[in-house]
Amino acid sequence: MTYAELHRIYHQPFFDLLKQSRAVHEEHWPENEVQLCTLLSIKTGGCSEDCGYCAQSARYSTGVQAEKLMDTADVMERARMAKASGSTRFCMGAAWKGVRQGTQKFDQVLDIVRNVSTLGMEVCVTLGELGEEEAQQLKSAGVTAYNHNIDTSPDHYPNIVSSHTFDDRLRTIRNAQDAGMSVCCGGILGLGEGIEDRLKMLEVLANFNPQPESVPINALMAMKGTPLEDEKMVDSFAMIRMIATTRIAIPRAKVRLSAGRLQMSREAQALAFFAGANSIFYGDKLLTAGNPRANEDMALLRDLGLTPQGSNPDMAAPDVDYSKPMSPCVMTEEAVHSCGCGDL
Ligand code: SAM
Ligand code: DTB
Ligand code: SF4
Repeated sequence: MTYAELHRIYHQPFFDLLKQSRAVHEEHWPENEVQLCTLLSIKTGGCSEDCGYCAQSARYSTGVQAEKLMDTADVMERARMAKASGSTRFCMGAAWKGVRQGTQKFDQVLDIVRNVSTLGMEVCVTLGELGEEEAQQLKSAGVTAYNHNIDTSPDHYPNIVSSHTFDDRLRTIRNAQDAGMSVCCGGILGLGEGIEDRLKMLEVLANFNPQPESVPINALMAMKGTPLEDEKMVDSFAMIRMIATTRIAIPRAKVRLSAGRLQMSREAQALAFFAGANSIFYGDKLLTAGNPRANEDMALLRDLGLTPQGSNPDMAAPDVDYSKPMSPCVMTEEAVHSCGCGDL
C-alpha cells in the first residue's frame, strides 16, 4: 500500500473510516474476540540505548533501577499466573541493545524460552537487536513471535534515538522473519511526530513481506526524566484513526491497542475495538508502567460482548509472497545498500 492510499484512507471523515475498517475487520476477524497478552520485564533498566521515550535507558534519571536477568523459575511462576488469568500470549521484554550467541545471558534466555514454551501459550520475546544465528536459536527454543518495533517514520526516528538506526531495526526484523518467527512490529504515537510520520511508519509496516503477524499501536506514556517527559497524551481519536487505518492496511494482523490504555476511557477503547483492534496487553503492569486492572478489562470485554481469543502456540509465521520483494530490504535507501540482498 502506498503513502498516498494511506493518506486518503486516514483522512476520510471519521465515520467513513470506521465503516471501511469495520468491514475489513469483519471479513478477516468475524469472531468478536480479543487476544490477551501478558507482558513481563525479565531484565529491567540499565539499557545502553538512548530511546527518548524509554524509562529503562541508563542515560536518563527516571527512577527505574537496573536489575539482573530473572531466573527461569521466577519467570515460570509469572508465566503460569498469566496462563491462569486467561492470557494466551506471554511476552518477555529485556532492556538490552541486543543479544549475542554464546553469552551466558543469551543461554539463560534460551532456557527461559524452552521452559515457557511447555505451557501452551504463544511465546513472544523482545530482546533488541538479533543476528541471523541468534534468531535461529530463539526459533528453535520455541519463540513464536519476535517483537521489534520501528516506532515511528524513518525520517523521525533519528530525532528519537541516536544509539542505533532505523535500518538496524529493519535488519533485525529480516533476521527474525528469515528464521521463521512471526514478527510483532508497530510503533508509538505521541513522539512529537506529525500524522505524515505515522502514515509513513504504517507504509513501511504494510510493505513488509510477509506483513507483521501483529502490530502494537502504543500511545506514548511520558516518563519522568526522559527527553519526552513533557509530551502531551495523544488524543483518543488519533489512536482510533491509526488503528482503523492499520486494520485496512494489514488486514490479517492482530492490531494491539497497547501502551496508554490507562489514559483512555472505556468508550474510547470500545471504539478502538470497533475500528479493528483485536489484542491488548492484559494485567496491571506493562514493562515498568501501569495498565488497567485485569478485572476491569474483563468487565469491559463482557460489556461489549467480546470474548478472549484461544491460544495458537503452533502458530506458523505468515507466508512470504515471492512475487514481491522481501521486507525490509526495500524500505529505505540505506537498507537497500546495507542488507546485502541485492534488491533495488
Ligand atoms: N529493548 C527492546 C527494544 O527496544 O526493542 C525491547 C523493549 S522496548 C521497551 C519495547 C517497545 O516498548 C519499544 O519499542 C516501544 O515501542 C515501547 N515503549 C517503550 N517505552 C514506551 C513508553 N514510554 N510509551 C509507549 N511505548 C513504549
Ligand atoms: C510494545 O509495543 N509495547 C510493549 C511491548 N511491545 C514490549 C511495551 C510497552 C512499554 C510501556 C512502557 C513501560 O512499561 O515502561
Ligand atoms: Fe533500551 Fe529498548 Fe528502552 Fe531503547 S526501548 S532504551 S533499546 S529497553
